[in-house]
Amino acid sequence: MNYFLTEEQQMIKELAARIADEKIAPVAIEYDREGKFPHDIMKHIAQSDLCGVYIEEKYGGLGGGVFEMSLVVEELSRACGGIALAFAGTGLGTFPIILFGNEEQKEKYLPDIASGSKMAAFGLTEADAGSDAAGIRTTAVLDGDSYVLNGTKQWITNGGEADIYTVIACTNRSKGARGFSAFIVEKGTPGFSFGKKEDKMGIRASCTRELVFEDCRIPKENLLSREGMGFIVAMKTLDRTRPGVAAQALGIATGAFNAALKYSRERVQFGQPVSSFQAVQHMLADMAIQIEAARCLVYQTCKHVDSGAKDISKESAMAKVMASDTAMKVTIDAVQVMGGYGYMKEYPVEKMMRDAKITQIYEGTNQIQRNVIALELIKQASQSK
Ligand code: COS
Repeated sequence: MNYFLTEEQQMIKELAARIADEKIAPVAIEYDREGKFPHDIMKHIAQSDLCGVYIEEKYGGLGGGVFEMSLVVEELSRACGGIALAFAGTGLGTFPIILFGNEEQKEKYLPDIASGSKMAAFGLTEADAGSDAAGIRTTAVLDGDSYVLNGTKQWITNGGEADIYTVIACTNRSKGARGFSAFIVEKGTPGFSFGKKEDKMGIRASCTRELVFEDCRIPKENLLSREGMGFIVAMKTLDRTRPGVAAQALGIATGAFNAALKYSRERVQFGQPVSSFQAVQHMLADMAIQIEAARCLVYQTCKHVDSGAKDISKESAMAKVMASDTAMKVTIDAVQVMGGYGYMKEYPVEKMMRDAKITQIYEGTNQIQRNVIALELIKQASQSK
């Protein structure tokens, strides 16, 4: 399918594809087994000038948007969804600054992220605040020229590895979702430490840790936007990064499909390649249909988001649901096509199946996405009456 990418988008996709094929695919199984964080791969991504694809040129980026970010994520995820997450998680941590940072904050933080010399992370989730994002307990209290943060963020992608953290905390509990604020916290700030590295089912090359704030004092200039805007910062960020999760899912599904197709042509049973059996052919056809349908929705959603359209929550949620459910289905079927070999750890698809699962869970479970979609549909219907 021709998606009519611009010359620059095509170049970005090809550069990311080259890194995926040459640098990531050969080490993906090892990094998964050892839970090794991909610092070296991030260096290749930086050298290819891809770290800043979604950052404005005046801050050292390539001036693209969610689409360019997603193209990179998709290609990297084709080889390893976990390794790709070092890049995608940085995008998640950076979007609050892109969307809500003032000029000084953008000048201070974005160039280092664009060059790849620093990584970012996003701190919203807590032990008792997952789907219910408004349930966060971490507090930020203004004291003179500083905010003092206390609390613990859980399951933070790039936790401990990132240098720059965008963190949502409560500044006025009585105001509910309107009582949250967003802050930039730098690694190394006294009172800011990390929990142990989590042992995960999939995306094992990615690093997931708690962020612990104990009387952590940050300059009041690190407030993003203004007090009370934290929930909106989080929601508007997720509206722009959920297509990135969709792209990750799309990449994982594509990687699994490619492996299954290749295997089916090589594996001989009953005297012929298993690809000659209609039972396998239909599975391959269904996988390809689902992937292409997901790609159409993901790419179009990215374009819609980048167009500056106001209402993007429903579309972002749809792309995430569609692509992540596709990734789960396709990776399960890829294991099935490859049979016993698919189940073995020396072949890539069992890992892809484990990696796919998280895309139905993080940045809002697919059940929460369906809530977002349904509420928006009902709102639109009542407005058009
Ligand atoms: N853009 C802008 N504003 C938004 C918004 C969006 N996408 N979503 C909600 N808001 C606003 C609402 O308009 C509302 O504003 P008012 O107070 O002015 O009315 C406010 O934010 C609160 O919204 P709402 O009442 O819908 O909040 P809920 O507590 O019911 O939560 C969901 C809404 C479930 C959608 C939210 O909690 C969510 O996205 N949960 C999943 C969180 C998540 O993705 N976690 C993963 C962590 S990051 S890896």
